[in-house]
Amino acid sequence: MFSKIFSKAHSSNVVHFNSRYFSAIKRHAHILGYPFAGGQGRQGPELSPGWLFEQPWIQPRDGLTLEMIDVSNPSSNITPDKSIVHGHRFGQKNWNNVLHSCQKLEEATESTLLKDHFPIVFGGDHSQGIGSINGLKNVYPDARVLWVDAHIDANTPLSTPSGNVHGCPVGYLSGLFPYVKKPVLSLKHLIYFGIRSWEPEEKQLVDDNQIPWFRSEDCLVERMDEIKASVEAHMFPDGVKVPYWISFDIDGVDYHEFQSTGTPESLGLTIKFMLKFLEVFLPESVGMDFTEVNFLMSQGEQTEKDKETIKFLLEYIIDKIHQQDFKYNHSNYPKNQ
Ligand SMILES: [Mn+2]
Repeated sequence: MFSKIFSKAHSSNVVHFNSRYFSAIKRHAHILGYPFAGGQGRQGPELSPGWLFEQPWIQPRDGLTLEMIDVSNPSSNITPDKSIVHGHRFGQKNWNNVLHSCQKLEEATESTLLKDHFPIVFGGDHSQGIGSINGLKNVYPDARVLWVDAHIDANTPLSTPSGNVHGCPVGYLSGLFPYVKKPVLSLKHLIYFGIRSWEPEEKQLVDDNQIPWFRSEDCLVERMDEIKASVEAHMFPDGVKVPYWISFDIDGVDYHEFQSTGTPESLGLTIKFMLKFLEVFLPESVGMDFTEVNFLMSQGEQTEKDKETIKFLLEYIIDKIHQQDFKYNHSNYPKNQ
């Protein structure tokens, strides 16, 4: 398809390319603010998108737009939920709110991708993955998911000790526990980075399904070529590449480098590694989650330092999206794969 368009442009000496098929078009980042905290028990994650949207450095401009999702009961993170299933240890707190809000996020993610824009879903807690990745899969059913996190996030109402849905998105997306949506994520199409805290059932799941996971100590900038090669060998065994989605929980980063998050853990990824990771995988991704930022979890100078880190990371991400060649967009993506 490309060669046909380019040969036509050459023969007439006039560049009449259809921008849909032009592989070096400047990409457009669309930030979806998801001010939702009901997937966990702390106040704070619901405030982060509002903070972000007020920052002078993130204001809409050429190639960047912002949209706030209208979630239900953003701060109702301690509401008892009548949908808890009896017989399970705790069930799922706020399930109705989670599901209702994720439905809106799913629609917004899908429509962003259908416009060939790059959604950055800025939460909010990681229950958002249920909405964003369902939206992703409506457009790119075969997309692979890179899950950057301290946690496996594959609990179900049967295994979660807390009942917090932010520890369960992979469990729902992959069909470990039934809910109103069909399973969309094959465990063969998932790789973890930085995990170091889990329930026994989750670790069993990772082992039984041989889901690759990169420990923080192996996530070194100088090993990135090796990491990329093994990601590709696992994700694309037949040699045909398809797009990634990056689900980035900031608690994947080491506590010593970032503290404004609800469940900080030491022995995590470095910011330096994350920059390399984003440089390597963003060009082949169609969108991402950026979750679990909670500035109420830190104080004073640390909060200011963490705000600078978010600014640095987001500006880096937006730059990388804008610099890259347009490897995947909905309009030129082969259908019926
Ligand atoms: Mn998470």
